[in-house]
Formats: sequence, C-alpha cells, structure tokens
Amino acid sequence: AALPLGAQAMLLRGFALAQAEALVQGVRQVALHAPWRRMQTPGGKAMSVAMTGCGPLSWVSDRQGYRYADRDPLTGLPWPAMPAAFARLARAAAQQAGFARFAPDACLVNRYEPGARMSLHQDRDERDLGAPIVSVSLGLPAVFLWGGATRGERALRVPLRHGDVVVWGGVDRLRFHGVLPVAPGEHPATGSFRINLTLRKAL
Ligand code: MD5
Ligand code: FE
Repeated sequence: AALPLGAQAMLLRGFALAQAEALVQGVRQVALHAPWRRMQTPGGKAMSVAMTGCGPLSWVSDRQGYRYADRDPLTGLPWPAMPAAFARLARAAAQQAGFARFAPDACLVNRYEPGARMSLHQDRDERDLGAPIVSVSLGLPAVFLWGGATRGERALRVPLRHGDVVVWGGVDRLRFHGVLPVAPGEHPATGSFRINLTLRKAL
C-alpha cells in the first residue's frame, strides 16, 4: 500500500520485502570492504549510528564538516560498488512515487543498535535537491520523526518496519526528520540491528 506522508513523500509499506534478503546480503558485502564506523560530528561527538556506504560517492562527516567523498576515509579506497539490487529497488520505488528515471550515485548505509538514534536534521548536502531520496528500512522497527520545513514544527511519528520504503522528493525533500532511539530486539534478517539504506543523487 502507498501512503502519502506529504505532497511528494510516499511510504511504500513492504515494498522491499521480496528483496530484503538480497539487500541485507548486499549490506554485508559492502561492510566487508568499507567497515562500519561511527563518524564524528563537526562538533567532535561520535554519532550513535554506525555507517558505511557504497557507490561512486558516499556521505561522510568529521571535524571538517559534512560532505560527499569518492573514497572511504577509513581505508583510503574508493567506496564499494553499489549492489545492483540497491539501485534496482531505488529506481522502482522512485518510479512508483512519481519520480521517473531516478539514478542514485550514492548510498549511505546506517546501522542502529538498540538505543541509537538520529536527531532532527535536513539532508541538504546533495547538489541536486530536485532528485528524490529513497530510504529502505531493514530489521528492527523504528519510529521515524517527520517534521516540517522548520525545526520548531511539531513532528509526526511514523513507525517504520522491515521492508518499508519511503521516497522523499520535491516540496518534501528538505523537511526536518529524525529517528527515535531504537528499542532492543531481535530480527531474523539483521539480528539485533536496524539497518537503513538511503539512496541519493549526490552530484
Ligand atoms: C534513517 N536516515 O532511518 C533515516 C532515513 C539520513 C537519515 O535521515 O540522513 O541518513 S532517510 C529519511 C529522509 C531522507 C531525506 C529527506 C527526508 C527524510 N525528509 O524530507 O524527511 O536512517
Ligand atoms: Fe536524513
């Protein structure tokens, strides 16, 4: 079922379920080459979410700030190639939500252990804000905070489960959003973690 979260934000419940095993396998393959790490914020604190990435570019954060980089700063190597299953799913989900010809060049992979969270923020490090972002939830559930155009607006709480896909674009692309601390649990696909893929067009 496709639930509109906004004029151009669409929740596709269970859209990734049939591909979930392949996606988790892809995440394992990526993490073999670009290991999980907790990045530093520009303020010098370690994020609670562990991250890796794949594709020609991936998002990084350190004391210098936020940016897209063509190499993994941890290994000095190019990011691993984006698994075909990631790009295929992102294209199909974007099309379903009304964004034709989405071609992601970056995938940030977030891993939440119980207690990990993401505070309210906007995604604005991408050059082309006209391109949507596709987000895929795997493993443990989480409560997504869906805010407004300003930090002060009250955020809606949206539960996201294994296999759910959200497409954000157009007027909803710069909304504030976050993730509440993930509750402890076990999921057959990911064990004690929630994993989120965000497929983006960075350049
Ligand atoms: C997550 N990740 O569940 C979320 C899902 C991130 C991040 O927020 O930056 O890695 S992505 C949700 C998202 C992306 C772009 C725009 C909007 C939401 N939005 O306008 O609400 O790990
Ligand atoms: Fe975000």
